[in-house]
Amino acid sequence: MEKTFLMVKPDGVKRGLIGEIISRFEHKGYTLNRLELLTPSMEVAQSHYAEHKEKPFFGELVEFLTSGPVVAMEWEGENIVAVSRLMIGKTNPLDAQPGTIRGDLASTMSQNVIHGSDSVESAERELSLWFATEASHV
Ligand code: 3AN
Repeated sequence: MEKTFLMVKPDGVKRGLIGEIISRFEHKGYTLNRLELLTPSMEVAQSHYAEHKEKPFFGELVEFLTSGPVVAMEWEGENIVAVSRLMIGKTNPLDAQPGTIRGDLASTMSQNVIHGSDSVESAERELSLWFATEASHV
């Protein structure tokens, strides 16, 4: 069964949206395998967003991700990578449709409450980055 990495970002945790976000994936029928509340280190944040390291907003992005606790999660289900991206909605608030998580709960590009892996390969990379030690999480 396909797995993905989903994360409630610091703004989502601060705004009290953990339950709302988890509910949407539970109601969809997906299974939550792992969950950890943690404040990411600089190293993990930089590695997570490595594909954006040349972008002008990289510093701001890493600073934001390390600014407080996040909820790191592994979810499982049929075609979950693609379907969870649909449920999350687009990055730009102008494009995020009502009914999606960002369309309903986020209004800015940089603080948009949730991250979801954009491909099966990204999901594998991100799950091993965030849940590095298998034995410590089971
Ligand atoms: P997504 O999270 O929708 O996959 P990416 O991977 O393109 O989006 O970007 C990662 C994160 O970087 C976004 N969630 C957003 O917080 C931030 N970001 C993307 N583009 C911009 C931008 N032009 N200005 C500021 N932050 C941005």
